[in-house]
Amino acid sequence: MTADDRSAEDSGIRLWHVPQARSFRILWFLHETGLPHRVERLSFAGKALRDPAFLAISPAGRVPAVQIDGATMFESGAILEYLCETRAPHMGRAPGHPERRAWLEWLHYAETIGQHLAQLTQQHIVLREDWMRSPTVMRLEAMRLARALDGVARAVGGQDWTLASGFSAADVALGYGVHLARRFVRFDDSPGLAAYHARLTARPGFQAALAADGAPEIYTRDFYEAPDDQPR
Ligand SMILES: N[C@@H](CCC(=O)N[C@@H](CS)C(=O)NCC(=O)O)C(=O)O
Repeated sequence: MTADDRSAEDSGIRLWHVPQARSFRILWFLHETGLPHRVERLSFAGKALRDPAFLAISPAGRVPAVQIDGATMFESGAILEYLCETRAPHMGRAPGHPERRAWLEWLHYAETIGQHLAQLTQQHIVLREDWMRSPTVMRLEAMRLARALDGVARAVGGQDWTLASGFSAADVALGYGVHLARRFVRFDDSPGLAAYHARLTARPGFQAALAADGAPEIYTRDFYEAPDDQPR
């Protein structure tokens, strides 16, 4: 039992997590804010996410899920909002804040990026046989991901973070996707995005979460290239 685990018994935050999955957003947030927590490690390899006990916590059998304040929650965006409201107001932008709307937009834009990452993960990794995959879908999704990332690069612009007022949970939500996107999209033509990524990953909270993530079990290659569409 670690020091974090011990203090988690008081704070009550328990995170169900699979290495490299969207639950990394919550893991990063918890390290970023220093909130005590306990991590329940799951794997996509077995049937743990389809166990009725876990489905009672997360209806689609997805991570993240958390136990907090005597109840359970699913959906990373909802969990981040709740954590900001109840424990880390500096990471949120409360109602009435001039950047409230922008904060909500970028916090949830993370799932616009997430849907392309999920498609690319399915095409390159989950579908194991070549005949199951579509090079057209792989290229289309990589292109759509690149366009969605352009939107992030424009929002950051000359700032350090998405919002002018500073780092927030929106950067954590987006940052997970930006970090993962480098496995499918090259950042060579987007120095602003590359610099944003470098700032995100240099944060001690990100580094601590990376160290706590667990052995990679989804992404093993640095880059997943879309194959040629020509008949072989
Ligand atoms: N919108 C949800 C998506 C959660 C999600 O799809 N998580 C993936 C991992 S990145 C998962 O648990 N997949 C397991 C499955 O599809 O069976 C969130 O942001 O929490």
